[in-house]
Amino acid sequence: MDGARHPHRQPKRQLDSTILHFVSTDCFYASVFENETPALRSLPLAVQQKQIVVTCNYEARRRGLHKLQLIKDAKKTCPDVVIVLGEDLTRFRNASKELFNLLRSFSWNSRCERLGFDEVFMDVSDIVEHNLGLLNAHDLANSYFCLSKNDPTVGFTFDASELAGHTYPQPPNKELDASQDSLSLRLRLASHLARYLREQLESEKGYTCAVGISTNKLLAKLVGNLHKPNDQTTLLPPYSSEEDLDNVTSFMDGHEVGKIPGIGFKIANKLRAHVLQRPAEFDTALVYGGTKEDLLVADARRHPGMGPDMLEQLLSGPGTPHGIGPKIWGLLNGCDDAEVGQAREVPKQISIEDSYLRLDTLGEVIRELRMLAKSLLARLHTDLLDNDEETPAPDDVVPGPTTVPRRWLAYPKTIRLSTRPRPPDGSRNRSFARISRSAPMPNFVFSLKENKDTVSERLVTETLVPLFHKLHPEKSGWNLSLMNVAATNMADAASEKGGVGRDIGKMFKRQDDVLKQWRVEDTDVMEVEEKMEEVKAVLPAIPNGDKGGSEDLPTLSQEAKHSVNDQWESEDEDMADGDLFCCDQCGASMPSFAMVAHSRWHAQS
Ligand code: DGT
Ligand code: MG
Repeated sequence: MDGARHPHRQPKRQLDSTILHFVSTDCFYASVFENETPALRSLPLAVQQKQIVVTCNYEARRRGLHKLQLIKDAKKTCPDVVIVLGEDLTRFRNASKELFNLLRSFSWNSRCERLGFDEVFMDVSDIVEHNLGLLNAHDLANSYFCLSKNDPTVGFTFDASELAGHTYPQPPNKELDASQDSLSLRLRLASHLARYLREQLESEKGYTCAVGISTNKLLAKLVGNLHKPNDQTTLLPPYSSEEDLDNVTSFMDGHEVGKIPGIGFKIANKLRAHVLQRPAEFDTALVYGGTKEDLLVADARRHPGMGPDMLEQLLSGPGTPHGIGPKIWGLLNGCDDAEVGQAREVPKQISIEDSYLRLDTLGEVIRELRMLAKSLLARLHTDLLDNDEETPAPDDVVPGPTTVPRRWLAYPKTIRLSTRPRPPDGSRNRSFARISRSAPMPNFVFSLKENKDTVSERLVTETLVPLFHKLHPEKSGWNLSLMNVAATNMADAASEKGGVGRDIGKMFKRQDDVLKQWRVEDTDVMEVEEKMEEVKAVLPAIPNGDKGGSEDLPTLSQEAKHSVNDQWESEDEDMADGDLFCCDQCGASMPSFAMVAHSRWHAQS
């Protein structure tokens, strides 16, 4: 290797794991509606949130529609488009859970992680390793893939002499395809597992998706994008070489730096400015805030002096994590040591919010709090109650036609109210500062005997209104653009002392005692959260009319949500600070993908 040209060798690539990434269910929101109403499949279908097409089906895409288009433009392009309202995320959340649960049911190590609503990573190293041991090298064509650790008869037959689906590079190099080294065989096995799981998702749930197969999350996610929709791609070995002739390097080299998960908007811009020696020119006409000044990974990687140290110098600063240089250098080289997270039974927090054009009287606030409380309670019931109604009654319960009471899988110990006040000057500039107050979650919230409406009314009068007065002690003079009610500080019922989650009867007897222990101090601190906002926060706020609060909308799954601080976050978690883009006209900051809609808003107003 030429030391001057390549001052830094490739970082060592970890090749022990086999990762599947179920990239982005195809047209996810639209597919949910199509599954509910199959007649929609053959029609051009668009899903509307606020004034935007958040997604559309492939029939609509064939007719020229695309994601994140204004509704009025979509109607112009395709007058017979069928538009369905997607503001209420409940159906998407439920579908997402069903898909995830199906995939998780195939996992042996529970390393199965959701990203957003429609992406799932699975670390299938153990299943693949087990099946590698079962292969008969002399008769690969008649192989059997075992899906159960305990029952060797559960599985499917397959031809292990061939790889399933597409490959990178394509067309497959026959010699490589026939190779029998461990990595090639593991990836080939994983490709058959991926095909089987895709078939299961389609036959059991009616959803198609694209899958990427490789050795880490970064590569699996990126390679799965190559053949969409309804297909799969495996990144073929070799994965390392002295002269950068391996497939990982050539695959990564062809990407624009901003498209690499983990390289956020700001970092991509710094790289572009450094390598191209001039600031990037933005073209806001491009969706996702694209730039004309594309910088390929290859050019960044080969730039004189480029390496972990120079990246550390270039990128480190206040707010960046330590070791950012080696981290980004790793990503440019296709290295990512992030593990696939363990599947969680329950979300870390549940929050409901809504945005307002004008909210400035106590009467309106109470009306909105009622709707938010109702939605929050419904979500707590859906997400935190065991839905296994069939659970047999414990012995000490009188037998009879009674149904077994549902049980809480987890208890949020804290309730938090956040608001986003408008600047007092009444300007249209949007402030992204939220203020919040927390209090202990009252015990009555967990009562299953009381009527839900009574519980939510109590929550409003006894908890939320007092919290609101603490946040806004003045009787009037405020004007809010957003309110958010969150159940946080989740305590897992099953892991509580005494294993309350295991024994329903005992748990209910103990419920009050258990809950008593969870008195938390009101932190009584005014937190200012500068959270990354999602699209709806930067779109023209629309009066909400008489509807329940909408929940936090997920961000784009592909681009905007990956920055160094915000890697592989799942949608149930707090949105981490992301890379924000600043509007020249009004100074509002927002994720890059929202810029197009935002500038249209300026143009219209
Ligand atoms: P695909 O993967 O290209 O076939 O299409 P989708 O619709 O699955 O798009 P994807 O995977 O980027 O996002 C999954 C869902 O998330 C999508 O159906 C609608 C929603 N979504 C995507 N981008 C945005 C956004 O910018 N704002 C909002 N509110 N929702 C979004
Ligand atoms: Mg998708």
